[in-house]
Amino acid sequence: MAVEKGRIVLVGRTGAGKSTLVNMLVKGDLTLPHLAVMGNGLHGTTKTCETFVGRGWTVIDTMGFGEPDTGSVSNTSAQKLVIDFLKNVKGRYSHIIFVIEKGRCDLVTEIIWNTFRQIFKGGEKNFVVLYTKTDDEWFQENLEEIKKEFPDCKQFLYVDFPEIDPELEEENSESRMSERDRLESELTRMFEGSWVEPDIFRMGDAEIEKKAENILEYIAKLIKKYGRTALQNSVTIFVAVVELVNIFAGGF
Ligand SMILES: Nc1nc2c(ncn2[C@@H]2O[C@H](COP(=O)(O)OP(=O)(O)OP(=O)(O)O)[C@@H](O)[C@H]2O)c(=O)[nH]1
Ligand SMILES: [Mg+2]
Repeated sequence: MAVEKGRIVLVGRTGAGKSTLVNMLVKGDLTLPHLAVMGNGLHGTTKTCETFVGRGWTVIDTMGFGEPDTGSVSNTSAQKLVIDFLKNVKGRYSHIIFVIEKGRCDLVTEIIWNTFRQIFKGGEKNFVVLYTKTDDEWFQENLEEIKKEFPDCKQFLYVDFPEIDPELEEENSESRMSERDRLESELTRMFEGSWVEPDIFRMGDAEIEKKAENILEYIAKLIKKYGRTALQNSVTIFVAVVELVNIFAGGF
């Protein structure tokens, strides 16, 4: 059995590259069949939280936030969605990772980041912001700016795991492997042996339900603060935002 390297939860916007990270860490490459289904980045691909174990890692993949769902969501199903999510991500972690695609730092990302902070309150010490689809040059150039965007996070990483393209595979497969090894050694170096238990870890069902309610209220408040511009991107965090605003904040 492989030595235990860590237990990671991945959260972020649709298409950020969470399931790609699962495949690289748990399976080790992007050859078919994938362990975690990867999408085209436009619509939510991963629909539920799922745990993958392999190569020493345990990784919890979650559904992407931020793209619209079809249909409307009732008050009870909004609650249920968040309650289920919290129950699924409730755990002890070596790394709590916010996955973000390079250049996608906008209002929607900000709302999702703030929601992430609420969900994993108490686990801040092991927060990591991980940029995907980028390289060292971009990362170094933007690091100061990035640190300002995420003031309560102390650890930042980047990776580039391009999907399989038969014409570029000779070069890409090698660079993917070295990216994977670099990522793994940085992850290992970061929080060796220091795991965290976010507040939700100890919560029973009743407390989780209360927390879900608080999170929905919090999101509704943020949306209200940011106003309609956020909505123009058809924002959905957990559920249709319009619904949320109506449910908790009495509309615009
Ligand atoms: N070039 C490049 N492409 C990437 C990288 N990570 C992911 N992609 C591509 O981005 C798209 C979306 O990747 P996924 O891993 O499915 O993203 P996700 O975050 O799991 O998306 P949801 O399940 O919808 O939340 C796919 O086409 C991936 O091949 C990366 O580091 N570099
Ligand atoms: Mg996914």
